Amino acid sequence: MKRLTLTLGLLSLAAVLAACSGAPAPATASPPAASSAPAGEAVTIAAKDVKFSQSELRVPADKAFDLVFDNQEGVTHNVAIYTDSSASTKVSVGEIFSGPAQKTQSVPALAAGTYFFRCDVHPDMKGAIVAE
Ligand SMILES: [Cu+2]
Repeated sequence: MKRLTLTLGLLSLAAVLAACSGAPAPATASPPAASSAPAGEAVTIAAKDVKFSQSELRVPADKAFDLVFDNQEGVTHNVAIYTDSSASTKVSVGEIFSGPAQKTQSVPALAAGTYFFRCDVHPDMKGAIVAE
């Protein structure tokens, strides 16, 4: 009787071990594919009717990117990025130009956080850039 109990005990232990080893491995943090992507990811924003096409841009944190500004009208605009809405600390200020034309500005890597952008010619044209 004692021997049978021992055998059953071992069998159940073996079953538990088998179940464990058969379980999917815990999700290990594999690097996201994006981290191996080449730099130079582009974000596009347009201007028309003295408005930007978006009031929020999302960009990858800690990675330089190209900002393509598509000025669709014959009015001068630019895209100027500042650390916050006081517009006192510049991050990347694009050239002011009249459209229709497109220009690309290289924006340095941004630490995760929320930044402010506007058109320096028309400060009411503004929005947020979220680096995440
Ligand atoms: Cu403008």
